[in-house]
Amino acid sequence: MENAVGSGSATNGEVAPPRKVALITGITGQDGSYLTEFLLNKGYEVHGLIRRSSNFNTQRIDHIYVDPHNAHKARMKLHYADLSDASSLRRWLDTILPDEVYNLAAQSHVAVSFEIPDYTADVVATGALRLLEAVRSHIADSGRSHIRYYQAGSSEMFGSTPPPQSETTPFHPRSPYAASKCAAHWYTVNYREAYGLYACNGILFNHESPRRGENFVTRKITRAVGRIKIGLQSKLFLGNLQASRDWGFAGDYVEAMWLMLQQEKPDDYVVATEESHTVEEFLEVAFGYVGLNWRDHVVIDKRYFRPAEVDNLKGDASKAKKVLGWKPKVGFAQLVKMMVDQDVEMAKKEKVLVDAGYIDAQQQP
Ligand code: NDP
Ligand code: GDR
Repeated sequence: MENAVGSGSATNGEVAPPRKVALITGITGQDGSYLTEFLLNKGYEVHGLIRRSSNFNTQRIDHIYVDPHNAHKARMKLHYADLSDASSLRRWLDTILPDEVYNLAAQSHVAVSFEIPDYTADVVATGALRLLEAVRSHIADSGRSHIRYYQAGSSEMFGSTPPPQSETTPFHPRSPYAASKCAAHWYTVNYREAYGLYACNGILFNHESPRRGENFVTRKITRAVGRIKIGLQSKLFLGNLQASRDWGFAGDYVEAMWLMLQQEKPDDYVVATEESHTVEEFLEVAFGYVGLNWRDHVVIDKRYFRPAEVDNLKGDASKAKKVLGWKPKVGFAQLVKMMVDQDVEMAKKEKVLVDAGYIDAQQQP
């Protein structure tokens, strides 16, 4: 478990280096949960900022949470903060004293960003600026200049620029979300150039997993496949099936985030599988895997079309491969199967509860 950065305790008479401390915003999200597991396995102490919610929002990390009342050795700790609240960001930096800061928090749904553009810009763009400024002023006041910062950038920034997209490809964002990510990208570059901050942009292409939010298209499809297979639903309503995405596995991508912060110099990197598939191809593989034909179930609903679409994303990750030594381990078909397998199991459990009258067979998200 505690191999890479030391546990902070003495072994065979030598003093081990102090444990590294990471601060993660967006720890309750898909990537936050995988990154936390990854860093805990490397021996880090992980602090996550969570926002207040009227419902519990920690499902993705409940399996690694240790109640601090019961275990003084808990290495993952959660604190209330929000990217819209600059004072909370600075306070936790001063309290936690992190070595690495991963800014993963975002209103991350592209279609929703057209509905709440103002809020999306505030969290995604200005939120990143607030955190960068908190890090800068924390360093200025404390002298802790070794802090390293990771910004979660997105292939959506390329928008309508044709593939393959690399670090030198111009951005042409097609949504309030993507434009906000572009601003966050340039804030990060600016803090690197202006203040010498060790700050990196990871330009990550779509990455999915069984923990993916249920209203992103991959998970929406695999949830429906599970529920249709088990008899809980018959139709799946979708929008544009012709969009192409470069889909990888989230568990692979968090390693690239960490690798970026372990280099001698900060830089920006594209992270992608370099393989692209349409939504229709995803449907073929997901339904086909359980012996169903997607054409018998999918209904096109205009509600799910976007005011402006991103048609074709396919990354060129040669820089990450060369400099970071990173490469994806999970391929497209394996990813789809992993997600369908989980969602069939989830649907079976749901069916037991529906049959017992505990819950209604809910509609899709
Ligand atoms: P998720 O939507 O799963 O998670 C987003 C996280 O941000 C959640 O923890 C959420 O909290 C938190 N959050 C939202 N708003 C705020 C706020 N105002 N203050 C503090 N926290 C907030 O995203 P992913 O894990 O998939 O993605 C992680 C990051 O990477 C995001 O920035 C995303 O835009 C970016 N990205 C993702 C890609 C992907 O394919 N997954 C590709 C490229 C970039 P809560 O749980 O309470 O909602
Ligand atoms: P994306 O992911 O917009 O690429 O952003 P999403 O899964 O939402 O859409 C992918 C493509 O599928 C089409 N689509 C639908 N999408 C959704 N959500 N629901 C539908 O019913 C549907 N039908 C068709 C979309 O039009 C689109 O073309 C994700 C997010 O994780 C971002 O935060 C991240 O930055 C990018 O990936 C890289």
